[in-house]
Formats: sequence, structure tokens, C-alpha cells
Amino acid sequence: MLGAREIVKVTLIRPHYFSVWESLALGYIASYLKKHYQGKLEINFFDGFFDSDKTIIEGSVDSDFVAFSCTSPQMKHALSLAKAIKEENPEIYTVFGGHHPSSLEADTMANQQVDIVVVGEGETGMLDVLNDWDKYGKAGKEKEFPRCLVIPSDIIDDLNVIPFPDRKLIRQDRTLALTEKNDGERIASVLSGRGCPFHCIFCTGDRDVFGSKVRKRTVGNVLDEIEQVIADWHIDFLKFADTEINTSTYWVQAFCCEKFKRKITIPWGANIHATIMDRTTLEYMSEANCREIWVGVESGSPRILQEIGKGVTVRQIENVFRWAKELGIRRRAYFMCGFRSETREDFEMTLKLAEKLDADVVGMTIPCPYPGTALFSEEFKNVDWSKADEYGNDFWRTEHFSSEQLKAMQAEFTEKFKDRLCFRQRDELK
Ligand code: B12
Repeated sequence: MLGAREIVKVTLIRPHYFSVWESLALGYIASYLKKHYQGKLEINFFDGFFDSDKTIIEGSVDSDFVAFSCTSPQMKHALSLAKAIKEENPEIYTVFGGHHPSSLEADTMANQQVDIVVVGEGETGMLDVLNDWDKYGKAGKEKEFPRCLVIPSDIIDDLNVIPFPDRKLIRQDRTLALTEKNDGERIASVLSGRGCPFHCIFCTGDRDVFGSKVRKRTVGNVLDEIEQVIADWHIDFLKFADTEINTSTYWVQAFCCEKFKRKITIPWGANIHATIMDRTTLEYMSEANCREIWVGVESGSPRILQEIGKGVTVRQIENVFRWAKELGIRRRAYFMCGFRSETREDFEMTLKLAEKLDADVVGMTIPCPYPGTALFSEEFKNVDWSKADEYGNDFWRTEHFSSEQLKAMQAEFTEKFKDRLCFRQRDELK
């Protein structure tokens, strides 16, 4: 198919998973390719949450490359779509990227319907795929562009050089309609940086392929995008997709000052890490109309916080919640129960801390050993990730608790805080 026509057709697919967040990953990859690929390019996008398999398959079959963005729970759907698309057109190259393929590249590659795996941040890797094809594939040297290729992507140090995500392509309109329906507000997300300096055992964030090295866009660059998103999409609320926005309090303060100076009044929310937070920074945030902070508290037990590599103390958590309350910022707290050596006593400490923090919204999840995290091991290799996540899975157990006991502890927590549950758990109670 390729080489037969001038235009390279790439279809980007986000497989099925419920998400009110737009696919920034594919938005970034699309805009990067549009800017840097020298040849003629046509890019399409489908989202398995909104589009039926039939629509996706029919829209993909005349592509040259079909590329999937996958967290672990999305892999099964991605593989089934890839199989169906290849049955219709065996000449298509399938590309798999995102956290799951990057964590289990050899296993992903072992699937017949997978031709190429891009490991890590996908912008440069995906561009390499197209450039290599131009160089070898199109020239008929197909052996030098084999199926079965793992391409390591470069970490881009200066994030300002990446163009803003292509929100029209990733159908921002559809996620906005969803947030409007669910929350009564038009909500969009922006990413201010990449990489995470922490090493929590339940997250893949510290893997080198995703850059444990923290990189921040400049404040001006982030605000330029925010202004554009407000103008183009008329949003009511802005959320940051960063693992935590405050890898530098200096950056946060500068952002707040500049947002204020530019008279950008939109309310916003972000994940923050309690270790790197002080009252002054929260005051800046409050002045800049920060409406909510989301904090991964995880546990009230200092011993467990240490075991999971959280890098935070209970005192730091308590301070942040107290200061934010004083400043009128809403506080969402995420807790977890069921780490390896956790005892009933540790869990009681979590319950006590949850009461003391008095957060506006709470969630309680059980560890899920996703590939790429330190919790993952060979014993979880055959798990059906489409049926398992941290809200509930049937296989995670600890030294002291069975899977059923952990679920009972989770239910104990959700019952106790049923007046303030996060929407995922509120829905589960219905
Ligand atoms: C913000 C966030 C969310 C947001 C959604 C963000 C969004 N826009 O969809 C919310 C809260 C909804 C969420 C939900 C979930 N998340 Co989440 N999330 C994150 C977080 C903190 C940042 C992700 C992000 O936006 N990064 C910025 C973008 C630009 O980067 P990216 O998505 O990684 O994409 C880059 C590369 O992965 C790669 N890439 C991605 N797709 C593709 C495709 C191709 C073809 C190529 C070449 C490259 C490529 O290139 C991209 C650009 O550089 C990460 C943690 C982390 N440290 O990264 C976890 C993380 C990605 N989430 C994770 C998980 C498991 C989930 C959930 C399953 C949790 C749940 N039970 O609900 C869901 C799944 C949602 C989904 N649609 O798949 C895991 C994935 C682990 C794994 N092995 O799959 C992570 C790594 C956290 C962890 N526990 O380790 N998440």
C-alpha cells in the first residue's frame, strides 16, 4: 500500500476505557508529526470510548500505519482491533505505544498483530518510524524496515519545542460534552511538565524511558496554551494532567503570578505532592484561583509511607490539608490499603488520618501491580488487565490479608466516608 501513493496515512487510536480526559498523548504525537514530518501526511483519530469497533476498523483499513496508545487495561481492546484491521488489510503496519507496551516490549511484540513498539515518550519515536519508512520501506528495501521493531524514543529535554496538542484531532469537543453532562462544566486538561522525581512502588512514573528526569515547560508557554484553549473551547475549569504540578514551588509561584498578571481568571486544579509544598505557595495558588488540589495521601502509617517509597511524612500531609482549608481550596485525598506488610493497625492509622484531614472528596483503592511498576512480577504476567484495576481486582493479596479481606477494608472506608466519595466510587455504591 505504501509507496503506491504520496500521502502517508496514519490512524491514531485510543482503545476503550472510560475517561473524561482528552488523549493529550495522541494530541502531542499528532502535532509533532505534523510539524516535523517532511512528507505529505494524513492523520485520523478514533477513541474506543466514543467510536464503535466497526467505525474504527472501517476508518482504519486504508491506512499505512495504525498506532495504538495503551495503558494496561486498554491492551486487550487494542490487540483485538489490530487483529481485525490486519485481517481486512494485511499490509498495514501496526504501532503500539504508551505505558504498557513500553513496560513489556518483548511480550507486546510477541503478538502477531503487532509490528512495531515505540518505547517511551512517543513524539520522536513515531517520527523515526515514518522517516525510516521513507528511507527504506518506500525504496523497496523492506528488509531494512522489518515488521517486529522496537524503537526507543528520545526524551525531549526542552518541552517548549513540542507544539501544543492537536485538540481538534483528538476531539476535545467530545470530552467537553461529557464533562458538561457529568459535572455541569466544560473541563479540559493541560500538561505543564513531564517526569517524576519520586519512586512510588505502584507507579511507572520513575522508569527511565519516561524520564525520571523532571522537565517543565516555561510558565509563558503553558499560559499561551491555556489562553488558546479558553479561546477555542470556552472551558469553565482547567485541570493539570501532571503527576504533580509542584516539582518546583518556584515554578508554581511564577505560574500563579503570571496567570494573575495576564488576567486569566479560569479556576483550576492539580495533583500536588505534599512533600514539596509550603503555605506561601498555596497562598499564591489561591490568589490565582486554584479551586482544588488532589493529593495522593495513600496511608496514615509512616512505616507504610516509607515502604511504598512515597517520600512524604504524615505531618507534611496534615499541614497541606490544613493550609488549603484555611485558604478555601477544595481538597481531594486519595488513599490506598493493602501494601505488602500492611497490618490492621496501619489501616486504622489511615482511617484516623482520613478523619483528621477532613478532605472534601476521598477515594480508596487497592494496589494494582501494573506492568512497569515495582509491584509487578512474573506471577502477574497473564492477568487480564481489562478486568483489573486499583478500584478492584481479584488477585492482589498481602502478607496479612486476602483479596476478599482487602475489598472488605476498602468497603469499610467507602462506607465511613460515603458522603464524600470520588465519582468512581460513588457510582460503584449505586
Ligand atoms: C494523568 C493520568 C491519568 C488521567 C488521564 C490522562 C489522559 N489524558 O488520558 C486519568 C486520571 C484519567 C488516568 C486514568 C488512568 N490511568 Co493514568 N496516569 C496519568 C499520569 C499521572 C500522567 C499521564 C499523562 O497524561 N502523561 C502525559 C502524556 C503526554 O504522556 P503519556 O500519556 O505517557 O504519553 C506519552 C507516552 O506514553 C507515549 N505514548 C502514549 N501513547 C502512545 C501511542 C503511540 C502510538 C506512541 C508511539 C507513543 C505513545 O508518547 C506520549 C507522548 O510523549 C500517569 C503517570 C505518569 N507518570 O505518566 C498515569 C498512568 C499513565 N496511568 C495509569 C493507569 C493504570 C491509569 C488507569 C487504568 C487507572 C484507572 N484504573 O482508572 C486509567 C486509564 C485511563 C486511560 N484512558 O487509559 C498508569 C499506567 C500503567 C500501565 N502499565 O498501564 C500510569 C503510568 C500510572 C501508574 N499507576 O503507574 N490517568
